[in-house]
Amino acid sequence: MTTIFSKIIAGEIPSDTVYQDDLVTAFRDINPVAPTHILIVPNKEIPTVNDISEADEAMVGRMLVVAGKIAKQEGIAEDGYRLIINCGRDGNQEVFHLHMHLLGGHNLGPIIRRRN
Ligand code: DGP
Repeated sequence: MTTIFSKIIAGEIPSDTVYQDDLVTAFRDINPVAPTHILIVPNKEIPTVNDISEADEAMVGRMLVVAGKIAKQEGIAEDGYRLIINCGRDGNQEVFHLHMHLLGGHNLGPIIRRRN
């Protein structure tokens, strides 16, 4: 269950951390796909959205509050940005420690490519 993200949160391996509090940590993605690409991660080890419970509501709310704060810090709040949480195999989740991608800094295009 423990992933590389727990080591980043604990400061055991280096990362470009932009925010940390008692519930969440945010750091720059190692493989950015946009000028701003930050991961907002609960400090608690929760593998996927499927594993979130009512007891985690404060943490889930904090993830969104922090996303807005970081967007302002990064100077992308006004132009806009995208928040993504991948879940499981079909969601293409690679790291099984819940995280929200904050993407922005240029126009991101449509979120889903239409196949017709
Ligand atoms: P996802 O597909 O939603 O599970 O995205 C996982 C993201 O995590 C992916 O964009 C790359 C990022 N990532 C993986 N390993 C590391 C790491 O060691 N450090 C950092 N900063 N990001 C990582």
